[in-house]
Amino acid sequence: MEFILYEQKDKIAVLTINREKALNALNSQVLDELSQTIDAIDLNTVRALIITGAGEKSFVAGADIGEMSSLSKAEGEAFGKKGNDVFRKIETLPIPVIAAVNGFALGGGCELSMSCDIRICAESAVFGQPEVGLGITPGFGGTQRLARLVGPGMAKQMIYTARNIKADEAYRIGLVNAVYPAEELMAAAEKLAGQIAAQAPIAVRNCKKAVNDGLQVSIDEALVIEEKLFGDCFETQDQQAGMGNFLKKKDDPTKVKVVDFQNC
Ligand code: DAK
Repeated sequence: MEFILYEQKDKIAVLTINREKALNALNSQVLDELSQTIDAIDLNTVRALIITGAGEKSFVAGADIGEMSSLSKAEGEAFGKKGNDVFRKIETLPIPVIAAVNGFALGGGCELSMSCDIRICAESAVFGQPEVGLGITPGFGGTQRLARLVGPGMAKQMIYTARNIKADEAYRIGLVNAVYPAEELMAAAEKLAGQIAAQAPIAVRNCKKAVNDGLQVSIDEALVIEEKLFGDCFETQDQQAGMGNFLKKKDDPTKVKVVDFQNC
């Protein structure tokens, strides 16, 4: 891989978009390598994934404008599909994905962060959908995911004006969950990933699926989805271990409190 770094640390993995000279802009090769890296994640051992950008300046400064500038209509559609497919792959990855946004998250970079389950960012982060200033619409799900995350009014204002926002505003409108000094961002991301990785993994996966799938349908249908995924947990050993541990603790508070969930 030329543009993707991937490191697994116990139950957590960190994927870094590594094209620092171009502020980690997404060209076709980056998108292909991103897709291949996601496909190769060992879902039996990795319980949470962190995505970040190389360097101190940028998460991802968007799709590669140089590559896009000469695309024909058909090539533009193919490029859009490549991006959409990999972002959807991230969104539907069974394990939770945290975007650690360490700088510019513009256009496709903002869209990449929004395909993750959770966004946290550095104080230096800048978010925006500048596409209309380039004569295009957001093409990697920006119109859809931004509106779902921050509401249609705020999303439309950001998209129509192409205005970038800083970390504090991104936090205020709910685009990110937390803001950290830059040097603390990765430690915070790993701590959060560790908290997730310590829970029962099949239950966590089912929660992700319940939230994602439930948001696509009516509340009645969504509750049926939740019931099914809730029921599925009762076929797992982790459910027995988790509840057994609680009951044991009630009997004897000195009994072990941390459950080593086995992902089965
Ligand atoms: N693409 C290619 N190269 C980029 C880039 C980008 N998006 N952003 C930065 N770079 C490169 C610069 O060209 C420069 O390269 P060299 O000149 O050194 O070779 C290097 O990164 C450093 O950038 P700057 O010199 O510009 O650095 P500054 O600190 O002065 O400015 C900046 C940083 C982030 C404010 C600025 O670089 C900037 O405005 N970049 C562009 C941001 C942007 O507009 N991003 C949105 C791109 S549009 C679609 C699907 C998806 C999309 C479109 C269509 N279909 C469905 C077909 C997505 C579109 C987008 O993401």
